[in-house]
Amino acid sequence: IDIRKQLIKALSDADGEFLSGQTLAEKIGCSRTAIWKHIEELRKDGFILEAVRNKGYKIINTPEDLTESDILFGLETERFGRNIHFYESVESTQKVAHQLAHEGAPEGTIVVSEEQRTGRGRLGRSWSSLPKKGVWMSMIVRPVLPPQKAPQFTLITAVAAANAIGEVTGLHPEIKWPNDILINGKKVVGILTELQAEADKISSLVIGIGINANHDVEDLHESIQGKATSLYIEKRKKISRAQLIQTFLKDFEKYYGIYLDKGFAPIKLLWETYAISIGKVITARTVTGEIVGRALGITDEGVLKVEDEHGTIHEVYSADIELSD
Ligand code: BTX
Repeated sequence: IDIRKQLIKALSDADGEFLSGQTLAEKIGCSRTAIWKHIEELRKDGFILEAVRNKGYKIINTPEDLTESDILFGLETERFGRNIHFYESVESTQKVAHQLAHEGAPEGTIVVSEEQRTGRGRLGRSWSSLPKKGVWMSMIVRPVLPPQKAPQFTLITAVAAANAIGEVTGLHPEIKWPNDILINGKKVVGILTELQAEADKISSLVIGIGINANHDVEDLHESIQGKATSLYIEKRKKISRAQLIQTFLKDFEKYYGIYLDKGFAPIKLLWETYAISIGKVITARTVTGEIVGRALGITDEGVLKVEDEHGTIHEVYSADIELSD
């Protein structure tokens, strides 16, 4: 028998009532020691369980659920994530965040939703955002900078996300320029940086990040099966989305601070440690056409340099990249 599964079910079915170790043991047909051992295991895996003497156990939260207080409790940042707009379902957190930014929401404001009905990617593409499976979040950032700097924020975000995933799961994510994070060659994160600008300065950036966290293989939409993955699929362990968000926000705040102090160069170095496309032959599909060549690296501005077969070096500002070798 799968004690763990039955234990989770019994505790979840209890509807907020305490269940004693004895009751649980009888229900499942195992020893009280086994119950106790499995309770400890669940705690390690991010379940929050309350234990009261003579009453027993009650489940407070499973790692499958996410609430605003889960995000706040234990958050180590100063500004990012301090102002949270939390939803069960929205069309797109980007849309909500743009509205908030327009109304003057402060830097560090985040919008998180358990589900997005019309999550969006770049260039009018869609982003699949199943309920409770992932991190679907947008943040408002207000750097005092010219609009041309906006693309660098996609790279800062990618570094923070790759780092946070490594910290939380021990997995080794890789970044595909500009906005994909892959594990074992499959997309696990998408980043969308959108800009509200006045003439020559950014008034706000709305940075959207989607992280596939607890999807099982069958949860991935058929159109992305084979191309996409989740942290759970790769790690075979449920991920605490609250911990993932907290770690990401802490990392983002740190790298953003470094960027404001010292410019893009230190971020570029970090970015390169995660980059997979560099040195490889790629096809870059831009709005104006295709460039095939070797990816040389990124400039200090975050622009991709590609050398074609004639030795001409192209600077690519925005494209979809396909690796050919
Ligand atoms: P993108 O245009 O680079 O990638 C979109 C493409 O990725 C889709 O066309 C599809 O092939 C594939 N795809 C769609 N959904 C998924 C998924 N869940 N996992 C892996 N691959 C997928 C990437 O755009 C930017 C995505 C940003 C998503 C965040 S979520 C919070 C915020 N709100 C919102 O509406 N978008 C952002």
